[in-house]
Amino acid sequence: MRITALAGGVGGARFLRGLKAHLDVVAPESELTIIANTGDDISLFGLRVCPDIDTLLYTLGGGIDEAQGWGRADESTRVQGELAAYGAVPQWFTLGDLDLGTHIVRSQWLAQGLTASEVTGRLAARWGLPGRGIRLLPMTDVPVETHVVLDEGDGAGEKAVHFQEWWVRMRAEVPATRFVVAGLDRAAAAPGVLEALRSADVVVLPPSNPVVSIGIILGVPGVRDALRGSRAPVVGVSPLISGRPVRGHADACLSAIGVSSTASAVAELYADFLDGWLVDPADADVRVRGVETAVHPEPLLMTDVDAAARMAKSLLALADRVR
Ligand code: GDP
Ligand code: FO1
Ligand code: CA
Repeated sequence: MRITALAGGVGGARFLRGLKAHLDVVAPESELTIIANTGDDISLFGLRVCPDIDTLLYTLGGGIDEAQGWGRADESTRVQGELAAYGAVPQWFTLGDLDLGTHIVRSQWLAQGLTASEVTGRLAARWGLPGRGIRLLPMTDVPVETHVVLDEGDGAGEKAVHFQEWWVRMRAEVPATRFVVAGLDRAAAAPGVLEALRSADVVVLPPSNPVVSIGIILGVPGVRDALRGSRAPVVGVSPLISGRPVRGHADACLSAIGVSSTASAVAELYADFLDGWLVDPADADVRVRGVETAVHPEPLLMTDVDAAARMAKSLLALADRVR
């Protein structure tokens, strides 16, 4: 079975780790292709940082800080301490020492002329992904960055900041009016991305942020059309339960684009290509025209790998039903 997933960072990675655990038991020969959001990427201190790709690498490769959901386990911040001593900024973004190894080698390979896809392939090899039937692709090889247009309410006009500054430094507390990804409408999908969508047996949308993770990938030319034209069922997991994100600030992102924070409103965003939608028991009343909904028999929470694997099992059963 060929499964293709679109994914952001923490929610996507935790779900796909569970999906992989489930597949290892029921369909060990299956191939999982992950199309990762790169809109969160940022250059800091001359280094290219790709948070969603790194979260996927570390989670699927066994190096993630479990409690935090991003960054490396057993991490330290000695280098950042030195940067602070020099007065180097920004200091609001944590750069762990082990994590810096990834940023340094990625930046070196990019400077040598490798594409983002090639670099991601090398990083994935180190984390053992190809050997386990997992292919990790950036959504595009073109460097794109999500920016957030702010409404600071001071009458000073529009101001935009990098997504990470809004998310991490401002904790998404300053209202956003829109998200802008310069160049995305001209950025070609990375090699293999559209083919992976067209040739999949199932396309899955993990519980990733619908606006700044999945929404950004859907903005890559050709991706949305490939999903609309897909012969495979497209099924997704709600990232919202009872009108609230499980973690992060998806509610602030949805409100910026004028969409309410409910499991049904998120499914509506995907309604032109979505076949099935998995929701929490608390959202059992969700109805979306043209989309088959299924209620997971327990809370839709990835409390551990087994819980995520059970969510994946429910999702694949739903895919079979709508096929
Ligand atoms: P990010 O890039 O690190 O923000 O991660 P993603 O975009 O992949 O996923 C973020 C989304 O995952 C958030 O909107 C959360 O509500 C959702 N999420 C995280 N953990 C869970 C969970 O256990 N269950 C469900 N249903 N959603 C979750
Ligand atoms: N999230 C934070 O809240 N604070 C940080 O300092 C931070 C650093 C960081 C470094 C590397 C990395 O891969 C992820 C990091 N994250 C941090 C997570 C990241 O900002 C966001 O969760 C996602 O980009 C939002 O989708
Ligand atoms: Ca992200």
